[in-house]
Amino acid sequence: MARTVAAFKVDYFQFLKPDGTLVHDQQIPALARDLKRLVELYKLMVLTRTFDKKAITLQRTGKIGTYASSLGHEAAHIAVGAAMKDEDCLAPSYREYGAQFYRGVKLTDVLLYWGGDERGNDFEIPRHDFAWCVPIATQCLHAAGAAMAFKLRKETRVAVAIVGDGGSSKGDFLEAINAGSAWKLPLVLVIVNNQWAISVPRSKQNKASTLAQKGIAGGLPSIQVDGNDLIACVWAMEKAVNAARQGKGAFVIEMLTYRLGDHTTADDARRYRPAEEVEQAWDNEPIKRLRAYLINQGAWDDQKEEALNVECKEWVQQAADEYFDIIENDPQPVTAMFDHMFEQLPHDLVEQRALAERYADDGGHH
Ligand SMILES: Cc1ncc(C[n+]2csc(CCOP(=O)(O)OP(=O)(O)O)c2C)c(N)n1
Repeated sequence: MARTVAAFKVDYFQFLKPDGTLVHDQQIPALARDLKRLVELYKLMVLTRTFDKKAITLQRTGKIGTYASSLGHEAAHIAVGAAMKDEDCLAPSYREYGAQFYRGVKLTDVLLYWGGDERGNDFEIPRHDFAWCVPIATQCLHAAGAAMAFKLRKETRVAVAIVGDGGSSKGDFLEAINAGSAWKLPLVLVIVNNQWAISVPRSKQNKASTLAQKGIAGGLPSIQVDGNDLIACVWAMEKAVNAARQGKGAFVIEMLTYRLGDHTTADDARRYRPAEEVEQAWDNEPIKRLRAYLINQGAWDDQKEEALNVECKEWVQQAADEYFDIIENDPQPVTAMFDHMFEQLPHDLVEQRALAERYADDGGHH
């Protein structure tokens, strides 16, 4: 008879149910009683969603080039930001604005980036976070590299990468797990599993029953949480970040959520996704859920909601106005696309840069 040499399980955590009530069969994290903090996090979730709506409008009216919506991911993203310290390092992909806003990235920066202006990548705060990363999953290795540096320098800092369900199929993600495991790095890998990688559903991505178990295969503690439950997401992130900071090594968290919008403004998800699936996903969305909990706890009401909506619209409009002002009155030169990658430009790019400059100088005629 065969001897079992390895067995594993993946624990799933949910504390706040879709109807906004707490589960009964789990010890509830202290955050559930910290209504002041929950209200602050709720406000950021609403701001992020208000920003998202505006950004799509700006794209539709030709004011920015394209845009990747974060609709439905607010709990997962904001939890990542909320659990990190300023000195930690975030390596996002391209839609995790909630995490970035929490860490100090300006709304205007996001608009500049999607407007094709390189200055959007150059955050004043947080200076040591990575910019957006569109090549899928490569940010996992950037984070592993940062974590390696923190370890070598004996700094108590943690690097966090966020990757999608599709990205978790990439070698880069698996290599980051391996590096985190072999070198016991202060690294947290967060899979935001929103069920779709553009038009590829989770069921076609991979036959494993969870994506978290990829971390276990690599020797890392790995859990799955309800990614629409802010309390579960913050709790899991704090657990992982604290362990990494204490020298216990890397951690993988799979947050289960749903991409309620199109992949980007260049996509039309109605062509490949049944409307009923999206409709059902709205029942689980994170903002409604937290609002219901806060109202039940007497920490929120309609009046506060109305005031918050007005405030968020004003902040977002201010950011849009600032963006318009920059692109109209201080546009970047065409050569800017060469100026943010290398300390010293390789010679072939020096030539291309000169060509671009000449092209712009003669009005684009040659
Ligand atoms: C290396 C690489 N291959 C392919 C693409 C094209 N691409 C852009 S987004 C995307 C799907 C990513 O899905 P997922 O990782 O689940 O993240 P989500 O967009 O759903 O947040 C792909 C294949 C890319 N950007 N980079």
